[in-house]
Amino acid sequence: MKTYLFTITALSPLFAATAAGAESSHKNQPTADDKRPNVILIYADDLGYGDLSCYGAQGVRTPNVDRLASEGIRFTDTHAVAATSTPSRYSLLTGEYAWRRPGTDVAAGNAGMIITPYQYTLADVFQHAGYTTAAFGKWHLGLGEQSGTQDWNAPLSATPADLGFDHHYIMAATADRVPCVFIEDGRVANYDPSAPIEVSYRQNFPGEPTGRDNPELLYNLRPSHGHDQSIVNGISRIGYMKGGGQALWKDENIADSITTHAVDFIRAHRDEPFFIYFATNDVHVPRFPHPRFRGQSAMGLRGDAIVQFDWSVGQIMKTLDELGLADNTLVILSSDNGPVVDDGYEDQAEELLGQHRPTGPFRGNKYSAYEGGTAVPAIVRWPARVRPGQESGALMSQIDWMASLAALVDARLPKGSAPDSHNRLGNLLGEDPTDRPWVIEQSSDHVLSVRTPRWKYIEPNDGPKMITWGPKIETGNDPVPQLYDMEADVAEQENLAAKHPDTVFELETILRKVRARQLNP
Ligand code: NG6
Ligand code: CA
Repeated sequence: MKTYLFTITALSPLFAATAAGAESSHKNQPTADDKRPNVILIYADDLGYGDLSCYGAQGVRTPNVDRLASEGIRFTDTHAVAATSTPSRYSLLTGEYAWRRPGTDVAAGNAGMIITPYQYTLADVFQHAGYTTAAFGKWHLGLGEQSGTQDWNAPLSATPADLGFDHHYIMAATADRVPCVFIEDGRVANYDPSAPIEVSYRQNFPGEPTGRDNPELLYNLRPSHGHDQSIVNGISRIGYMKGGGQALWKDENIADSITTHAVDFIRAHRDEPFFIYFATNDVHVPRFPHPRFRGQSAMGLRGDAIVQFDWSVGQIMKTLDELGLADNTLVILSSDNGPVVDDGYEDQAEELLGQHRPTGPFRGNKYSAYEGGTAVPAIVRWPARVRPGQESGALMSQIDWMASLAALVDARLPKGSAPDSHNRLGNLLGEDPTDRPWVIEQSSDHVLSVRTPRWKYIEPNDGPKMITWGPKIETGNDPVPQLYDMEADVAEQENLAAKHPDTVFELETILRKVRARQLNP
């Protein structure tokens, strides 16, 4: 793992500054021979496998992401751990399958912090290795000690600062859930004392309008299902909130706010190694990009939100270039789950799709046990180490990124931490083309699937075949076991379980043993 230290010839600015004795507040100072890269994890929301032009998108162009891919590796068989946000993010940041831990499903905006401060996180890895660490954008992993008890007018009692992030500027949950304010280093950013904040997921506050009762106030977006509670910025949300005043976000400015904060952070920390978790709000609902992105795609608001995402990526890249940091910065770009078209607002995403296939060749969507639930784009660029122009079909899961990145910075994980994460750094850096022998996928109904390079097995279950709350999405549920040959039938059309009982048994066995913690890849 250490050999790469000798393969880098260019003296990075990071190294030069550190060698010159740059100040850092960290005890664990990088040493003079330290050429460890900065790491930026760009984590999109609901961005599908087919949503980027370098993955075949129609109707939208993503030149910045395409450049990132052409200067590094474009992966074609990478999986988020789950088909929704909270469990995927939990798994990514802890290296533990979310399905092992209750309370990791899609979180309300007033959920208590889901990762406990005593768990060792991806941010802890970097912090203890001497990096300065930060989280920007969508959090969706709870804040404060206990659900529903937060006082949003005071410092919060449990925040990403307790999980290894030196700095955070985040949305508590998602843009479609209250509270609609940013949290910066444990308190509401731009707090407005004249408008104290109250939040409830049980009942409305007397006299406050809702999307259900006051549709005439929805001047920006109307819901197609759900999302009919408190109104902020002319858009109704999930949950009730009161107050906020100046601190309330405007949806059209969210990408700008998050990106600006990340860019400022990079500038301020250019002379020390940093780790950034850059979790965009794009392209989650409500999709309401800034006016300058409107009409930039042929697909209306959803396509324009992809353009806005691409812009954010470009801003980060431009900053790295300007500061001379691009060469020794490892950028990883991916998504938290598969795509969804109508996810609860009348944004015409469905009507304007045209030839565009958000899931690429895959069946199902966000929420599904089919591949469309967890198959995501993944791109890695690190000019100092990773050869440009690569494509990798290695079977990968985001569950392994914690152990892999720990290996990158030579960190030892405390016993018991990241129990499901395995070091596959070679995959990430394009030096090891071998597949993970199997990957576990979690649907929103907690149905688990096993992928091997060739096969896909979905365990039987008696849940509904379609999502019940509105969108036309297949869950992948079936009372009989499903087996698909991913080499011959990437769209999971023909269930071969009856034809290949031995393979079904083999994959069921993998699942049973992983559940019982008796099997490692
Ligand atoms: C669903 C929401 C959907 C989205 C999802 C979570 C409704 C009708 N649908 O319950 O809009 O917020 O939860 O998405 O409320 S995720 O990407 O954060 O997991
Ligand atoms: Ca998501």
